[in-house]
Amino acid sequence: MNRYWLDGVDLPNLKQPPVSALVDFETPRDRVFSLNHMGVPAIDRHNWKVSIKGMVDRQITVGLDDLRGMRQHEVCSFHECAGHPFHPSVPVRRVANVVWRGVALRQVLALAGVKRRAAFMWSTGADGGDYHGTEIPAFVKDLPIEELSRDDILLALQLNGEDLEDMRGGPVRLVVPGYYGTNSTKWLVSLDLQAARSPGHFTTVMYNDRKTIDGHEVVTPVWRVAPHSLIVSPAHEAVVARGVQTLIFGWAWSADPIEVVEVSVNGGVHWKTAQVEPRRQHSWQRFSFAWTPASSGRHRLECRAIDIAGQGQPLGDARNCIFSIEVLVAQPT
Ligand SMILES: Nc1nc2c(c(=O)[nH]1)N[C@H]1C(S)=C(S)[C@@H](COP(=O)(O)O)O[C@H]1N2
Ligand SMILES: [Mo]
Repeated sequence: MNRYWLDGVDLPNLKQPPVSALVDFETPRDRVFSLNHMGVPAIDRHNWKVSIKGMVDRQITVGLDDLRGMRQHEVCSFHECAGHPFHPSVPVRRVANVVWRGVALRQVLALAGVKRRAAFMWSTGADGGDYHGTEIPAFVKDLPIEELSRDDILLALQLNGEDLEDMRGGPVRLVVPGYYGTNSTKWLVSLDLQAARSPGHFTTVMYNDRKTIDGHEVVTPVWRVAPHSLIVSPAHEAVVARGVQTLIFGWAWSADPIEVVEVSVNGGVHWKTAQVEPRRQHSWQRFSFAWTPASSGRHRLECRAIDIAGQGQPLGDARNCIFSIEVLVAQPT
């Protein structure tokens, strides 16, 4: 599609640029990764409707014109894929930072009136079909009711100032800033208020992290994004000059704001504090660290972020484990 997609991940249902292409605070649309589990469904943009049903006072449907006529909100947010649901602890570093525009979910739900016994909202997309041998009637995700009073969850119509393309989930998708991308249902056709979690494949079998703590299995839905960071520059395998100042920079993000980013230039032996910019709404945060390499040879650069609650990044075996690259320090020419 264009030269930014990484070799091997320019597939019909997965596009991803290399980390070194993520130089901008606002990721240009042609460098925003994209992922569909079951392909892009046939879309009738002109007659699109979203129904709001289940535990509501009034079941309603809203069309595109209704949504366009309502107050539009903009939310700047990072957008991160949780990774392949069969391999949840493999980091894929599929992330972008974009501006979504659309109608506040809260406002749409208020039109229907959510009943007090509703505990989850199921969101359904127009896509379905075969997913690795399982027949999926429709893509369904769910959110806990406590989140729904936020004013930054959107029924989004635009990304970076342009109407959502077919591949992006247009004409209307859910966007849940701070939650993994999988929760932001594309080609949104219904919102269903219910008392329990959705029984669908992508909310039960897939996208639940399981850990054993004191002999008990603890299941955490893949909802809130854990702290994560990556180095954009220098790129992996770049050559930098000895004795010359090099700016190491990258992005850090989490459901909560990031407070500290640390950088190591010797493979995690010593860590130094980087400068971190404040977050805007749910954006990622730029960090930078000025490094003057004193010795030649291969150097392993790493970064790790800590959020305001003190949560950091694990060393390995996690989707948000510490990012590391290698650069070659050479004699200046
Ligand atoms: N209807 C529907 N919504 C979906 C998906 C999907 O397969 N179908 N994939 C999810 C996943 S796993 C991610 S990471 C994001 C990707 O959004 P993007 O392609 O706009 O980057 O959409 C989410 N919403
Ligand atoms: Mo994803």
